[in-house]
Amino acid sequence: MAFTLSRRHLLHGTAAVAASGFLPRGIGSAVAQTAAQLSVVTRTLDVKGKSATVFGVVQGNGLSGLFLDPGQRFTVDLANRLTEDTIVHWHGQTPPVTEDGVSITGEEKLIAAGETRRYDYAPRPGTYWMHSHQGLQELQLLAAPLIVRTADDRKQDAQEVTVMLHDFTFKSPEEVMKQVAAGMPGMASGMQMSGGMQMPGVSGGGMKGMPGMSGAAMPGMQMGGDGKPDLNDFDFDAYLANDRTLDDPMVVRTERNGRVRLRIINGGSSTIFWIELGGADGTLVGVDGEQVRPVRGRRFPIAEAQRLDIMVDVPAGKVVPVLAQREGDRVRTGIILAAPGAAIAKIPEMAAKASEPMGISLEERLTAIAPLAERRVDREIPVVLTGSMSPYKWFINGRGWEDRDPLRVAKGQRVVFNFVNQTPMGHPMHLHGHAFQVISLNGKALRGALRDTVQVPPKSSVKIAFDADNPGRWVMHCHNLLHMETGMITEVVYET
Ligand SMILES: [Cu+2]
Repeated sequence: MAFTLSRRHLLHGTAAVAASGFLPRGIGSAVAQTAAQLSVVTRTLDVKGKSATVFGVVQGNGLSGLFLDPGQRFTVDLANRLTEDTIVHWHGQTPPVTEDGVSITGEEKLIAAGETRRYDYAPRPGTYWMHSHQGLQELQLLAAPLIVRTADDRKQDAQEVTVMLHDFTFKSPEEVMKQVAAGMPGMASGMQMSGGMQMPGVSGGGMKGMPGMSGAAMPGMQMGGDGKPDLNDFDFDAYLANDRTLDDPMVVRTERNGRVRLRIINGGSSTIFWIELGGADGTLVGVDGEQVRPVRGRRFPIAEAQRLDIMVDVPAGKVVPVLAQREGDRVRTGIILAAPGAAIAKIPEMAAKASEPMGISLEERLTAIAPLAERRVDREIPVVLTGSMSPYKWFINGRGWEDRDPLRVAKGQRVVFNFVNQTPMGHPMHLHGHAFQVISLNGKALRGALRDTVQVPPKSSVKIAFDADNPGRWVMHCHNLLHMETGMITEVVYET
């Protein structure tokens, strides 16, 4: 069924062009020496016919996030236009620690309501993003793209399309935390329940004392020691791609012979997605802003905070959807790439079957184009991930944030973190201020991707290596916001 463009679509069509990075010169980004103006704001979204007030980071023209051209410096005046404190982290970037956008280490102060703060550093090129690092503001979508283009991107002559994924709930962050603490992943909306995946073992421990929950489809329930992974902590009300659900998706008309560079950002606070192109093949060329040897494929997993750069060709007269299906579930979101004149059919929000857990199937195929230099490892540090759904608490090396045992490094060292995940849930681990290389998966060495966030699957081990070249106190944490909030966060401290 083709649908005609409503006025709303036309309006969003303009936004689509802007979000894709096609702006008239001088609008999307600051010219040299002039600071870009970014504001943290509240904004109103229409989600499944209901109005929702969320946060955002926008330019003066309303465009979400920041798009820098090759060679441009990250020079930003960030204004807090909320009525509460905030701070915005430039995820994956490697600025001096005082500009990382984190207050809890004491390296920087919160930005008070009404305050404007200048940030000024040399950015890392690639697909990055920005998000609040204050409280649970990220659950209220305080996030936006941060794209730093290279001269090489330009040469490829591909149409740049940025896709920001979110998990969205009408509940307040406090209600979300209360619900996960009570062992209830969030059944209220029922959206994921309609014929959702059948989870074996659902009658196990996590079900006790929960009236009205008889069996069927319960993503996120504790599997009670039967060896099955826990896939989702919380059932959100909607999953968004560029702020829209799949029943009313963004449509991007293709140009330039249909060659598209997708910059996909998982801004979900507690959701892993599988990216799929409606059966078409894509070529993965970058993860977390760093180039990898091209990987051809149909389905690519993306954990919280990770990014995927995927090249895709949209044939003349055709449509290629960019779908993001929730891990362990049938529900999905997405946008539509459509060649000029192509009719657009509606895509069901529910896939035919639930997606599988994210393991190492992609990670083990990735090879960095620009790996770390070969050298001796100076320090290897175990990072043991523990915790449970009930009580809902998560730890690094047996400790939460308040009684953390900092991971100590010294400037100039080659450092290895050995993540050992003892839990039945995957943890996307993020180190601030450094790019690291994945060097081992479950004991098998590899020259893997450079990243800033690596998924450590349930009952698995992952080793990463990095050069301690950016002194300060940096946080290192699970990027499932609900896990970070309940303890899975520590700091990396440079010894002096
Ligand atoms: Cu986690």
